[in-house]
Amino acid sequence: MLKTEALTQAVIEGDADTVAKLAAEALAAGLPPAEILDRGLMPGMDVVGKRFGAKQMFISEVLLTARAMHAGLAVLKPALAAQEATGGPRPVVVLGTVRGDLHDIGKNLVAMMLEAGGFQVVDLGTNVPLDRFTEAVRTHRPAVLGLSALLTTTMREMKRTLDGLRQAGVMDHVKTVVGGAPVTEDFARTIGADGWAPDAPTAVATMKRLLQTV
Ligand code: B1M
Repeated sequence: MLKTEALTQAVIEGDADTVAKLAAEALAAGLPPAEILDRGLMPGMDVVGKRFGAKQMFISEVLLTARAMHAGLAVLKPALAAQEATGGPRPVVVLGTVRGDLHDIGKNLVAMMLEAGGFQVVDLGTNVPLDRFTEAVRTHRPAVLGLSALLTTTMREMKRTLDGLRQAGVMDHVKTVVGGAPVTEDFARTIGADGWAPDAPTAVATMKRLLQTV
């Protein structure tokens, strides 16, 4: 079995130790981190998503797969960071999953790729209420605010968050980018976000484009 297939299987089984070990072995064998992500880790989460949606997996099992995914991402992080752009001040991104939403795997991946892409990330975590976003924007004065949501119900919280931040008068020089599985480009436009991205690499490219650093 190819290492990436074994990695996929270990994610599905929620076996964090094996995921970390196989990811490290794949790196040592010279596989690029992006390929380990795309061919090893992500297909595992795709299978988990389908099984979870079809009620063939319990939440407790999905939590194990999330832990396994995080273990794999932790192994890849230094390799991705090694590709980090050097020189010049790094634009700050304040990032978080909106209130009511506990999903963080995709948001963490976005954070990792932003750091690898030369951004400084202030990650507020999950279930972030408006007042924490407001305080973080006031304190860190980011170039970009990134919001993530994985539930159709919490997508609405993105609008509430952006509206609240604008009303607080802290968004004058801050670009906004939103993403997460149910979030579409149309939805992003209707809530007045400056950008939308379907995945982590596009999130980096979108923020760079918005800041005209490329
Ligand atoms: Co949840 N969950 N979950 N869950 N979960 C989904 C999202 C779901 C689609 C599963 C399903 O039914 N098929 C479904 C949502 C249905 C809907 O809203 N229409 C669902 C549900 C219903 C729920 C609960 C309500 C279940 C329940 O309690 N009955 C509950 C809600 C909890 C809450 O948040 N309040 C719940 C709980 C959980 C766990 C805690 C068990 C766990 C999360 C653990 C964790 O994150 N630490 C979990 C998981 C793991 C999933 C699935 C299986 C996988 C999500 C994931 O990590 N994908 C998911 C099914 C699925 O998505 N297929 C599901 C991998 C990740 C790399 O992709 O997050 O999409 P993703 O991120 C991508 C892009 O979306 C994008 O880039 C990332 C990387 O490429 N992106 C951005 C993300 N954020 C971005 C921000 C950007 C730009 C791009 O700019 C700032």
